[in-house]
Amino acid sequence: MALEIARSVDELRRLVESARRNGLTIGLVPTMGALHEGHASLIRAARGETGWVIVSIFVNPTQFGPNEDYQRYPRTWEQDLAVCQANGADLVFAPPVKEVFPPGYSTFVEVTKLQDPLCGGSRPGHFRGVATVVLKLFNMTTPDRAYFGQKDAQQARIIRQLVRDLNLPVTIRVCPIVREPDGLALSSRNRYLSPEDRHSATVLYRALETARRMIESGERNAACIRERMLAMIQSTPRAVAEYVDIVDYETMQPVANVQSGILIALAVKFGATRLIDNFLWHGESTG
Ligand code: PAJ
Repeated sequence: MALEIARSVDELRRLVESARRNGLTIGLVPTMGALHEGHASLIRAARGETGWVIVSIFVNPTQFGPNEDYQRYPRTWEQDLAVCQANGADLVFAPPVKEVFPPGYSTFVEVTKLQDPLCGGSRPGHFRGVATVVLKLFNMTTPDRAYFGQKDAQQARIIRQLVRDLNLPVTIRVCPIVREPDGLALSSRNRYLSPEDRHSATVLYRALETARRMIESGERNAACIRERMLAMIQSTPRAVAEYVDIVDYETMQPVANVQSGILIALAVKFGATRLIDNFLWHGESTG
């Protein structure tokens, strides 16, 4: 089937209605474009579980801070369409900004508490923008299932809470982090890195692997693990740690001792480029 493209909510709704009339379940993969293998893995997951797959491509201005990279965020439309096509999407929904946030727009949704720590600390208002646009995308596309990446662990946690709190009739799927062979998590922002910084950027994964090994060999003191990770970052050229945190994945609050269900998450800057990564510790049984 040919890939369809909708630019307006009206067009989108017509196409969604016709898919529903054909008895198809609807899968949604929300993205900001600049698609890579991480996004592709979500599209394939949706393809495998739902009858009609929508990929939204929308660089959401409300989730960028005033000094962030909204203007220079990569926009790679032709390549994005090829990724959608190759991975079995049925529809690309790519609205202009004024279709989603027309002049006079004034409603926002906030997932309190969960939005404040980690990335919320350095990006105030970021998760308010994310939660608002995701809720709008859900209302526009009415998906049965929506697909997110564990790469953005706090975002995934916040979306689950949004769905629970507002009784949204959608099942959230969270898919594993897709990495480069050297461990760097795929990100649309990796293309900003100079060759030297690209080399140094493996420190995020190396620090997480060090944490994993420490935990596996019995270390339970979160402060010790954190210090070791920070030291690795400090000794890497041009790497500046924004945060390294060990939190309860349910509450997003720091823990003193490692227990099952904790998230180890970090954000590291290389010049203006900010990278994030994380791992979820489920406890001894799953390793
Ligand atoms: P974006 O950064 O384009 O990411 C879209 C989805 O792809 C997110 O759910 C993200 O977690 C997932 N993803 C990104 N890199 C990944 C990787 N290496 N492995 C697995 N999944 C990965 O996240 C956003 O856009 C926006 O905040 C959005 C949810 C679209 C709202 O604007």
